[in-house]
This record gives sequence, C-alpha cells and structure tokens, in this order.
Amino acid sequence: MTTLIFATSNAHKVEEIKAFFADTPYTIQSLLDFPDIPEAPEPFDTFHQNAESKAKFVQQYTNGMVIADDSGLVVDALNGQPGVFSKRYSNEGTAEANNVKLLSNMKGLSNRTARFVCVFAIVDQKGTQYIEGVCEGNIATEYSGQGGFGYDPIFLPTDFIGRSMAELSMAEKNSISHRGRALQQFKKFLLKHI
Ligand code: ITT
Repeated sequence: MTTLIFATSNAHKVEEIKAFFADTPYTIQSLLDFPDIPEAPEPFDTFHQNAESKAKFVQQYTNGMVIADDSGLVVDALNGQPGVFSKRYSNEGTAEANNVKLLSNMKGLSNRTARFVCVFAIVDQKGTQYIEGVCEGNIATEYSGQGGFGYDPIFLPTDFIGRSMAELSMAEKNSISHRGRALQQFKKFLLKHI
C-alpha cells in the first residue's frame, strides 16, 4: 500500500479524492489526518503558486510526496473572478454567501461562460511538478441540486446538459470535473513515478 498525502483540509475535496482512489492500491491521507499541522498560507495570485506553497508548507511536517490542490471558479464576464479568491469571495466566506454574491454580480449578464480550474502541485525531494484540470460550463441563474460543495449548485457543466454540478453523483462529477480530470492525469503520473 502506498500512502498519498493530499495537503487539503476541505472535507469535500477529500471525499472526492478518496472516491477516485477507491479500488486502487493507494491509501489517501489529508490534513484531516494531521490536525496538528497549521493552516497553510495561500498568499499568491496564481493557482500554481498557491498549490506549490501549500504542498511545500505541509512537506515540512511529513515524509515523502505531498500533493496540494488549489482550485476555483473563473468567470469570463467578471474578468476571471472569483478565481484564486473563490473560497473567500464574499465577506462571510461561506458557500451560500459566495453563491449569492456571484449570482448578484452576474445579474442581467448574457455571457455566463465559466470554468472550474484545479492545479495540483506534486512536491517531493526532486522538486515540484504541476498537473492541471479544467471543467467548462456556464453560471446558472438559480440554484439546483444538493450534492457537491462550493459553487456546484450554480455551475452548469457543458458535459451534462441541463444539470448543475450539484445534481451529479460523485462518480459523474469525478468523471468530468476539474479535480477529476487532474486526478486522471495524476493516476498516469503515479504509474510512471512510483
Ligand atoms: P484547501 O486549501 O484546504 O484545499 P480550500 O477550500 O481552501 O481547501 P481552495 O483554496 O483550493 O480550497 O479553494 C477552493 C474554493 O474554490 C473552494 O472553497 C470552493 O469555493 C471553490 N471550488 C473548488 N473546487 C470546487 C468544486 O469542485 N465545486 C465547487 N466549488 C469548488
């Protein structure tokens, strides 16, 4: 059994990553398994820099390979916002308040194209490698669905016409999501490197 350490304390991400690696010989650990590790800073304005910064911060406390995911929603009509600030887009920083703010800022806009972006930084003794995943879609005008997390109830992925990301099963979301796509590439990376 090889253990992979994902530098995230987002329980939803952990659930998606564990579901993706079910039925494989990999054991997944996250920061939820290391409650003494302090929260990693994410001070940069690119997904790549934040992902590397999170992974390197956590690597100080662990042995071996660490993988960090920095992700977010990039909305064309808002010049790429909320982007790297997706988690703290609203003052409250809750998913609900973030979604309310986004729908309000999109009110009356006809260009609703957007994409979820995920960048994994994989850090080990040899250095940092990056893997990216993107999921194209549109911002809805209202909420739908109970699944997923974050902006999922207002994101309509191009791959599942007529359903929001929050209306997909975990397996469906993992098959087309930004994180799922990055994980598919990461699996290939693991076959070559471990
Ligand atoms: P960690 O840093 O501990 O991994 P986090 O939630 O802070 O957890 P990010 O800094 O990567 O993670 O912020 C990502 C934010 O982008 C997240 O809080 C959501 O608001 C949004 N987001 C990312 N992936 C998403 C997804 O699959 N569905 C919906 N929203 C997502």
